[in-house]
Amino acid sequence: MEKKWWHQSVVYQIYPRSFQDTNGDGIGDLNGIIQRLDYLENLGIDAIWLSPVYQSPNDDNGYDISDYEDIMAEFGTMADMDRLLAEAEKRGIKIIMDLVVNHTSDEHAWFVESRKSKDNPYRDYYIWRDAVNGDVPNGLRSTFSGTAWEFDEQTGQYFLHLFSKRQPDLNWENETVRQKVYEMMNFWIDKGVGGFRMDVIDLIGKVPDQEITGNGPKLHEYLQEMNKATFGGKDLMTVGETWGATPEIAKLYSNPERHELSMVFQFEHVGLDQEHGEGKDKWDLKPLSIPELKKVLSKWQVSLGNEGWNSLFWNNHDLPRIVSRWGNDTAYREESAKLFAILLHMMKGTPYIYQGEEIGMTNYPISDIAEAEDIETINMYRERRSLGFTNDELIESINAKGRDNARTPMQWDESANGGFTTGKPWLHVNPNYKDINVENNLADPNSIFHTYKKLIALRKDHELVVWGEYELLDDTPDDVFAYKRIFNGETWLVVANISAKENTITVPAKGEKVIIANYDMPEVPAGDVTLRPYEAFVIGFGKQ
Ligand code: TEU
Ligand code: CA
Repeated sequence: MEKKWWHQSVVYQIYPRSFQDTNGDGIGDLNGIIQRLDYLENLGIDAIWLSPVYQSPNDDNGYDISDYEDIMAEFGTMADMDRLLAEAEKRGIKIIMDLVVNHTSDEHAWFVESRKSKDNPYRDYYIWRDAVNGDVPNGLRSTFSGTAWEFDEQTGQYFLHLFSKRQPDLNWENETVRQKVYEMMNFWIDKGVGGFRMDVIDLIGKVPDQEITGNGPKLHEYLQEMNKATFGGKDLMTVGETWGATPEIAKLYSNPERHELSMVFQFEHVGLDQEHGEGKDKWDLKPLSIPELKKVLSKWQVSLGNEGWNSLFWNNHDLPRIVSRWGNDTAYREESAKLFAILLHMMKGTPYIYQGEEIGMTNYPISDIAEAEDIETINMYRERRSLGFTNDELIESINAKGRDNARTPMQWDESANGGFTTGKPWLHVNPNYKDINVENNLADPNSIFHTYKKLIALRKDHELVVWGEYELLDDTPDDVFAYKRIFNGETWLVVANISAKENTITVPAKGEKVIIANYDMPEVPAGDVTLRPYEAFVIGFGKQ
């Protein structure tokens, strides 16, 4: 495979609203990101995936865009954006823009026109249908609860929205829509961005009348067309958000010979702690099985081969915090946060760190639905209450899975509001900011931050981490996730005990050295090794 910069990179995701406020309005802003670039340079990341900063009425915190070529007033101005690009470049950091083109905001000029009349030139930019027997056109549902069809009085037709009713779906079958999107992408490419993260890109090939949403028949045709019209031939990174991807599907997107995307986010492991089946979704909780986690992640590690590339992540702005979700955020917070870092960053693929993950930030439990900000959470609560679910069971689901968990403000130091704002934060700050913050992580050489920093440096210094073969050790106890990376006569053994209980494994030979560990490890472990709670380490064998 031709080597590209993004094969060897680590990406850091910023959710701007919650990162750093500089003007006291309680909302993070572009100047706040600029102010923290030195921190990110110190961590060692290569690129920032910036969640949307475009003009938006914020029905879904920026994922509802009303102008793709302007900046949300709360975040700053286009001049601030240009400065962010320049300041990041000075530090060798690329900016990956969030491309949200499955839908726009209902306040986008295209939709404002589209809804005016059936013969408006913009009508066909969106997906309009007549009622069927006086009701919605068909059974398509919105990810944010309820039907995906909204009736518009003005013209007496329904429009499609796979997310909120203020996020009408664009009609990708319309050639003009596609050209407008490509023009907009080129506007940002000309500004010098490093690439795009493509929001729910697997939905753009939908066939609404057949109730096909993900992986539609023309999806890959559109992506090849987009590649040619925009980033193809330029040294940019692209990552598609694809909830429905299997390894075979991931290859369709990311096989370099097909000229589509660099890589995709697959979500198979993300669904392991939920019930599946008719009417079930992420809110229907089920405990994680570690053997299944090993199976799924190992499958993805080995099956792409040279026909694709993995994205590695535990967290993003839609998911609960990993240390609270599958780790232990009380007695073993530090150990388990470091364990998940080591486990993921030693795998093959491009790792993504979500803001605050590098200091072990935790979920924020609520006790009342009035504390929720997120539209997905609020709509789900309303719908399920009317279906007879109890308040208590829904609050439990929200605390386990709600998106606000990831969105509480970044915890910088022990000053008021964790140093995020001098004003009133838009969303509650986790009160544990006095213990969990960047300042004390920087001061402690054994902190979670320093584990991440070291892992990033290891990837830079060792081709094995980037290119080595992956091999799961399958004769370990259920809760022990152990694998090898093999490259040019060198082998690294990665061991992670995902449990608060001890487990024993056998390390057959004596390695040369401990590469990284989350407990003190003066000797290189060999023979029968008792693993402590959430212990993780990497041992190097062969030439170092
Ligand atoms: O997410 C797609 C998506 O399907 C999520 O809403 C997901 O189902 C849910 O949050 C799982 O927890 C993308 C963005 O990442 C998300 O923030 C947006 O709300 C959504 O698209 C619409 O743009
Ligand atoms: Ca602000």
